[in-house]
Amino acid sequence: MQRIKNYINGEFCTPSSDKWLDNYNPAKGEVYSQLPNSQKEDVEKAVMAAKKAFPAWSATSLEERSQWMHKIADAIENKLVLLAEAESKDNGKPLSLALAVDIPRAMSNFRFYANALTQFASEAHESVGKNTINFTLRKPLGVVGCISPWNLPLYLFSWKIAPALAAGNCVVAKPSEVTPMTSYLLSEICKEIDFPEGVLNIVHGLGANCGQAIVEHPQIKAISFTGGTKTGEHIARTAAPMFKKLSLELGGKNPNLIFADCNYDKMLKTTVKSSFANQGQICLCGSRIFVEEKIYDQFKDDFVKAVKKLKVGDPSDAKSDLGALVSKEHLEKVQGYIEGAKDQEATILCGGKPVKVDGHENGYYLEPTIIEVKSNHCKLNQEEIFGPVVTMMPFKSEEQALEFANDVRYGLSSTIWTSNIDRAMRLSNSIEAGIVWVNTWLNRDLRTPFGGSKDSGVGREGGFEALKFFTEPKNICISYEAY
Ligand code: TXE
Repeated sequence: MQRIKNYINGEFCTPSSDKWLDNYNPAKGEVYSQLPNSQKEDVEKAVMAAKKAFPAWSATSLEERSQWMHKIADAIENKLVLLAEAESKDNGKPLSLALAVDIPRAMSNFRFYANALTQFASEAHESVGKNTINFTLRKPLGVVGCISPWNLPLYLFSWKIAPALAAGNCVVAKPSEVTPMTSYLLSEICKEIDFPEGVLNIVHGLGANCGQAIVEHPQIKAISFTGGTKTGEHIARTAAPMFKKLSLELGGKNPNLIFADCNYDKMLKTTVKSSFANQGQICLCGSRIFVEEKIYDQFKDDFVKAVKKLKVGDPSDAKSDLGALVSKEHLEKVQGYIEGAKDQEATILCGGKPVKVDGHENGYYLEPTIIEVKSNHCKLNQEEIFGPVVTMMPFKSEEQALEFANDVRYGLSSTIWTSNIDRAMRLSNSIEAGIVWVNTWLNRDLRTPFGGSKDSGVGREGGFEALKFFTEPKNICISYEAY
């Protein structure tokens, strides 16, 4: 059986404890590889390698650093099929999705920051009358930690690593223990292109020891984390006494507000996607659907009909719209929410049951599920389920739609469907969320800030925001003698 290795100081290494974890293919429910169960000692080795590499890496010219980033992007592009197959096997997502979104996006993350780093300028402020000039340099932080989740493995891993490296930092990164394969393949890419040793170190293992060791390490100056809100809270508490910089992208319970005056066909098609893409395991999925009363019944009929047509199946089959959920534990967690629907006076409109896929009988498949709820205060509407489950209920007025949207602890993203530009602007301004989409969903421009408010986290990724996060501003003030 294949054993994935850590990548430290440009070398592949086994974990110091020689302990290994099983890695599952969720589509089949079987172990197909193993990964290191890394401990503090392995993280220590990675941090030391990164620290040693930092002076040279941070001193590379922008052109040279940019070329390295392009080389990684080129290699990802050349290995599109290999990486997409690995992602689909590791995560259970449809291969078609990994081919069209996950891997191309990982490539563009490197490509984008290869270019962005050459445009990231210092600021200068002349204080007229005082004869001083201030300029603000952006210095890399040193060694930074990147911890990523399992839902979009290489996509989110590269979303952190690319800006961290572009800004001149050396990185100790840990992918999710549930989906380590594509980050391992990325370390193979680094080896193949002779990427400078120690600049990127990838350590595999569990959150509680390997991840924790990264967060606790005093030499790691910043942590960029994407994952659950509970883990984010724990990381914030651990890192606070060391005054580490934190970027935390946590959960979401995103409202999808549908008004009667919207472009109905476009809305319906997009809502099916925004509810169930990647088996609903995207923090940006619109998991709470609120529909204006006068079109509620029509929407309910049409939405249920459209969702019943979705095919759950083998992720490698191009006809599958949904693949498997990421793990048995996660499937059980999601099923727990569905079972709880009865106690919340909620009605399952479609789905709700596990699916047996021919030849993959032990895989973790679940029907796309729509639940009609009576109140926005029920557990189904307040907790992040993170699976192929959406809730829906009607609203009477714009005010009520806004109240429903904001009455939740999360504030990641939101979607508004309306042709009324005034309403779109009013709601966009008032919705408590880091991202608002109007008449579209998951339309991302890499230059824009990405992240949430409330319990969805702190900080922003993307564009120059990420380069700002991974650098320390240093202001220099010069006084000069005037004529
Ligand atoms: O995430 P965790 P889990 C949500 C979703 C899901 C829930 C739990 O609701 O059901 O979170 O998922 C590492 N110190 N999201 O348990 O544990 C861990 O090893 C340092 C939303 O899988 O937060 C992994 O690499 N690191 C989300 C990463 O944190 C630690 C995407 C995420 O794992 C750690 C995924 C620790 N103490 C889940 N404990 C989104 N925002 O997109 C764990 N980790």
